[in-house]
Amino acid sequence: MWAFIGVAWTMPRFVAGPGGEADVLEAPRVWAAAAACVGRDVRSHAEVTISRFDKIEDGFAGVATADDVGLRLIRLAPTALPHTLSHEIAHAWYHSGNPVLNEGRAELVADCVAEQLGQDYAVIGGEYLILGCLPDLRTWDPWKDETLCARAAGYLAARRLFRVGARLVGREALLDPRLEHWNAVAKVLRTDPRGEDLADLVEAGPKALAGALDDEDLDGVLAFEEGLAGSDATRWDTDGDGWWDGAPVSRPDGAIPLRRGARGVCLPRVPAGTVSSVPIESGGRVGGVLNPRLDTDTVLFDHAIRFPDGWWTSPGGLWVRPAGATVDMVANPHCGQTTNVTFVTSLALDPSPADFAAAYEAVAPAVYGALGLRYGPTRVSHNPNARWVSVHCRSKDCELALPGKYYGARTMVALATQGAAFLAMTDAGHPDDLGAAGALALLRDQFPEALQPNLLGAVASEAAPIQKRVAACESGWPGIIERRCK
Ligand SMILES: [Ca+2]
Ligand SMILES: [Ca+2]
Repeated sequence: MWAFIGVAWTMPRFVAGPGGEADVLEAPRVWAAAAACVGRDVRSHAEVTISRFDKIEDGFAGVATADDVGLRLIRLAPTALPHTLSHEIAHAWYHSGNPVLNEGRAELVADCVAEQLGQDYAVIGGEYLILGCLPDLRTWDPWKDETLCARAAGYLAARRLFRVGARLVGREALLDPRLEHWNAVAKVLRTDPRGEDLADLVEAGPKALAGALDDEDLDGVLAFEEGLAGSDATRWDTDGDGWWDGAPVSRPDGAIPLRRGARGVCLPRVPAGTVSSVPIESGGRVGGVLNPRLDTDTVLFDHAIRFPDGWWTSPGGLWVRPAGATVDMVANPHCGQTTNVTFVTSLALDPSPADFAAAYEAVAPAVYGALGLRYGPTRVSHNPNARWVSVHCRSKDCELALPGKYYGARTMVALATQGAAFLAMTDAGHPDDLGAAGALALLRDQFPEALQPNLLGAVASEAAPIQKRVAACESGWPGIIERRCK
């Protein structure tokens, strides 16, 4: 993003204090990356000592010490991650302004370093903290915070304030060394109408700012930005298409979003002839990690991939797809619907369950095909005790039920299409709410006739009690088909 070709960077000599031997080996490339991010060299002591102490000041992962000459000492906690080294090195540039400027800009530089050096340097986790005890950032001083809660909230808010500010007015504008006081930052923010609102929020006090900088749904989009975008600040995926709010707009063909949770997502298509391993390309953003690289332990059996456990408290989202799209791709045999589908009913239906099964079989191959999945055979049976027409898929927990009363052939086809979409999504490894949401997205995209408003209206009375249960399941499903909460 920045080009400073021909400029010679100078940097201090890094000297290991106790425990700092590995850090001094890393420090030069972190310094070089930070200098490129800031866009200028900076004066420091000729030697900067880096130590890892058993104990540094309570609650800090690292402490940088600078004087009139510049940075001279970095002390890290034994457990400090590379991100902390980046942050403390960034204090070579930012240590003489007020604390929110120092800390927020050190975080901006650390983000930039992580983009250059890779995710090992990114900040991960900790974003679930709430900002309830946020102090007034304009006068904030982490060394004077009376509680660890206030200090943690101050750091988190400083990071988020400068991140969102950088998205509005550009990172360079906020890294300008001439900014030393909050009023100067506010002036920069106020060059953008949205930045003006942000500056107003800071000046309205910590309560208003805490609300604006909240990311309750951990989609990486702050409440302030959700307001600008018109998305729901309490839903990771507002429109229910499976992609989180703030997901990259352009993404490669075949990319599928991972659910946040323990359940894996089955890759719908895999390279032909490979069953035991599939190279995965990934993208998105989690915490400070741009285009995260997945570890192999996130790949489960049957080519199902799950959101890495260690990243659950980091905002954002991930997509994956099989790498090497030039090779022959086939439907993932492990995701395919391989068992019978059974419709069960007790009531005298009009049309009959057999009619429904025929409608289902007519539409299901196309629905499964839209996801690159195989479709299996159907079996119809009657359960004398059931109130519903049920569809069972025994390979996975994809049971669903349909209301036992229909209103003509078109509605029946719509119901059959919806049932097939839900089962197909579930069979593809999209369980629970994402399965329902994905089915809805699939229907909107490719089978819009299944979602005609008049059809929805025709079964509205049937749908009402179902919608209640669906709401209880926190599902995005529109309400015609009941999904049982387990
Ligand atoms: Ca959010
Ligand atoms: Ca979405």
